[in-house]
Amino acid sequence: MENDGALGDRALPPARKENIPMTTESKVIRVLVAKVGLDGHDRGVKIVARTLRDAGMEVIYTGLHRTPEEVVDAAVQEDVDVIGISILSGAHMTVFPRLLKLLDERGAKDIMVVGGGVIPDDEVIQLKNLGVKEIMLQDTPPDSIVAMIRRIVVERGPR
Ligand code: B12
Repeated sequence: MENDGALGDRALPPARKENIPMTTESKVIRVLVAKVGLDGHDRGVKIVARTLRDAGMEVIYTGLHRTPEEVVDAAVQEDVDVIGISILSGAHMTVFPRLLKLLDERGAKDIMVVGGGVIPDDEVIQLKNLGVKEIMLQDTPPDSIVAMIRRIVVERGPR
């Protein structure tokens, strides 16, 4: 048998047959998508959540006005692979460092943090240096977001 599991080829999810990594170790990728603080811009986050769900991932959307603590609590409880923050308020230099610190304190640094929205280019570089895995800004094609999440989960490997 050519595939790597005990199951026959028909049992594999479609993406796996095409050799596109949808899962790690047969586990569906889990993503918590969140809005933090007073930011009420929710068009982008809804597109991201729907796109990832349609791509076969398990997506939890927190809704608006969460605190970093609430996001990290939910991410740990839900055992997600990735936290995706959509932020257009300008508070990104406060929110992302706080999330990374809380994940560290909870011993949950294997949960990766990505972001998108409105963030100046120089601050994208600073945030990546702090540990934000990827940031994708306005006009990013939804397929690129799916591909990025799959790539970082595969690169991280099994937990
Ligand atoms: C529509 C809009 C609104 C709508 C929001 C409606 C809604 N329910 O979302 C309304 C009119 C309510 C509004 C209000 C305000 N707005 Co407004 N708004 C915009 C506008 C014009 C478009 C935003 C949008 O919907 N884009 C379409 C979506 C699909 O794109 P997106 O969110 O960027 O998402 C894409 C990517 O960023 C990425 N992405 C997004 N999230 C994530 C997450 C992850 C994990 C990943 C990987 C990728 C990703 O993928 C998406 C697809 O490509 C922007 C200008 C702009 N160019 O962005 C200003 C803008 C965001 N608003 C702005 C401001 C100032 C305000 C107000 C404060 C204005 C005021 N004084 O009242 C209020 C704040 C309201 C609030 N409570 O937060 C500023 C923010 C400035 C800043 N950050 O420094 C902007 C940038 C306008 C400007 N140039 O000044 N706004």
